[in-house]
Amino acid sequence: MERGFYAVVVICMAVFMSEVQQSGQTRGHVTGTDQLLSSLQQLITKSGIDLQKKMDDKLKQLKKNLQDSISFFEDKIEDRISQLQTDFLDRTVSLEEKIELNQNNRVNVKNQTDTISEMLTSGEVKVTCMTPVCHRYMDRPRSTPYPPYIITFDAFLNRNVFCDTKTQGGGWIVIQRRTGPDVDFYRDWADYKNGFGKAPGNFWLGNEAIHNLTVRHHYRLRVDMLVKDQELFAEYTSFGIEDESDNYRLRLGSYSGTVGGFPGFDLSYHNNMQFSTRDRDNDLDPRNCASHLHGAWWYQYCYLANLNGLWGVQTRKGISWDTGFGSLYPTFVEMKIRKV
Ligand SMILES: [Ca+2]
Repeated sequence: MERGFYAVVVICMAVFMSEVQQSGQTRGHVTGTDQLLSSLQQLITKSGIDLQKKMDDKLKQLKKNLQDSISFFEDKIEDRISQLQTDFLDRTVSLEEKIELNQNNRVNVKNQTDTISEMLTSGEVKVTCMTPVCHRYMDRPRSTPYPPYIITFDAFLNRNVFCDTKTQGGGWIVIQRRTGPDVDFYRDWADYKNGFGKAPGNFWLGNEAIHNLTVRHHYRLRVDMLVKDQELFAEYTSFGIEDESDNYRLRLGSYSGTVGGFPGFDLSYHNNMQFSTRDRDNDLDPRNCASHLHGAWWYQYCYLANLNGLWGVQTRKGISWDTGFGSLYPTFVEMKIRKV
């Protein structure tokens, strides 16, 4: 339409120019020219109005389309926000329920643990057949091997124990460990009864705990030692100690091992002896062997083994093991027991 309008304008302009060129030729032509200009002006005015109207219509349509689109997306966004709020509320409620359930479970487990602990402590319930926890850590083929030592809670003893998982098949409960001078082993009866020191450092598990273990299951004993960088061991087919009323008397089976020496010159010498400390002389010697040898042991007259002796001293008071051919002075000792 605009193209047609411009064509008419061009034609009119051509006619107008032609009329102007011929002006002056005759005065009669002046009137015709005025009429033509008037027609042209009317035509231009009308076409301008039509064009304005069309542009207005187009703009209105565009505005309407834009508003429709905005309304459409506003609705979509509101729907999505509403859905997200609903989902969020649902998930929050679900999470709160799970948290509450978890808290209730924790409270229940704690209550039950406290109850069991109180019953064990008060003696109301005695666990008589519980397998020691270290017994689980035997050196069986596993995708992830156990570390050589594990510190874990033993429910029967109600305390942590130090398990040796590697030595000759593992499953050992370490009852004594000497690795350095930082723990004093020259202690009294109560300390040896209840235990002292802490794994993985130097410690004595405690005569009461050792008795409680060995009175319920059959155990064997192994003593690992390091003497001048040489690893030695002594093993006994059975091991146990009596209760406190019998001063934790030692019961020991047959020896085997690599310590060597004169037959009978090992821990066997202490078999059936009572335990002595510096404040409890239960040995057979006229002297107080524990004071004399700066230790605590199942002394007789007085010793062939003194593994709770003084650290770092190569005398009778030191950590020592007499083979009958001389004394060994270990720089590392571990006494450990395993359920048979
Ligand atoms: Ca004595």
